[in-house]
Amino acid sequence: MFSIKKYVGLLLAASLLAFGASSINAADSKRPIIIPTHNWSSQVVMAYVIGGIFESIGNRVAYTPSDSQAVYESIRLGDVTISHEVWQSAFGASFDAARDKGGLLDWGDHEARTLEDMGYPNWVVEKGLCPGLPNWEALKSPACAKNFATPDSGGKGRWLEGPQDWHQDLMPQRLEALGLGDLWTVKFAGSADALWAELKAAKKEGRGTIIFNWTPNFTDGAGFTFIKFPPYYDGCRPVDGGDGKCGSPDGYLKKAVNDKFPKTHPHAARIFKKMSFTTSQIGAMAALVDTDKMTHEDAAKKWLADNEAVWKPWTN
Ligand code: TMO
Repeated sequence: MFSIKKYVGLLLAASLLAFGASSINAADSKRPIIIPTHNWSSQVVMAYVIGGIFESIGNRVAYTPSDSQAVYESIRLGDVTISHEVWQSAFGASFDAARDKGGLLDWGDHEARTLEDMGYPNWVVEKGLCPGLPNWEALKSPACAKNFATPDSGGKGRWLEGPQDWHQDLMPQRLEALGLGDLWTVKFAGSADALWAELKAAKKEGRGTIIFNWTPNFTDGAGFTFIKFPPYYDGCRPVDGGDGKCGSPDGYLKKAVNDKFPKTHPHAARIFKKMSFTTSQIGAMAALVDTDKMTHEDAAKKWLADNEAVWKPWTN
């Protein structure tokens, strides 16, 4: 005899099968993928590049200006979907903390390696303003330090650090730890643009300048040298319990995602997993804005148009 129970059971099994099959081929959700923007050029251009790639497969994206440390907690909680430039030196600790709490996945590294440290335009050494650079011990010379004084530096040589949200007190601590505090002081720039303006101003005035900078950047290959500090090792920084007598790491450039992203947007998540940019590609994204003075959006459009051979294969 036909049993209702059996019939319901069959129906359930059939719908489960159908659901299982459809979830394998599931289309990406129409809800927007939330991409953060921060305060340095390559990151913002790359945000629009990635957004453009997601849109090319029919997805929706939204951009949200975010604090570059707090963003990992936002991703963990699902308020932001991805991060495409996790720089080890500046953000490794915030990334690790969010990953360890759960909700944020390590989505792999770009091909590019990174360095974020203090340095100088090469003409500073060519002019003889600090013999012995790039070795940091050259900074122990009072004759060197005085060539880097500015009206706000109290007679000391000045290091112009980036905005304080990138490294907090890392550089003031390093300067003290290396015994340079009597000769040098750290000031914070309000923006990345203020660092590039300082390069121009110092050159015009013929005075020494030491600024925070990074690679990949538009300054790659443009005559900028990073100071060689004592090598980095895990735990050397005061925030990690160390004595602070170390430079920055030869770092990763990582990607991160909210752990639901591969389920809500499986195709976009697959693309983002494959995505990997090189040093020259990232330097070019920054140069379109900082050298060529394009808007971030226009720079991204140009980059996508010029580099289809790079990104189209990721979308398969
Ligand atoms: C995070 N940054 C590239 C500014 O060093």
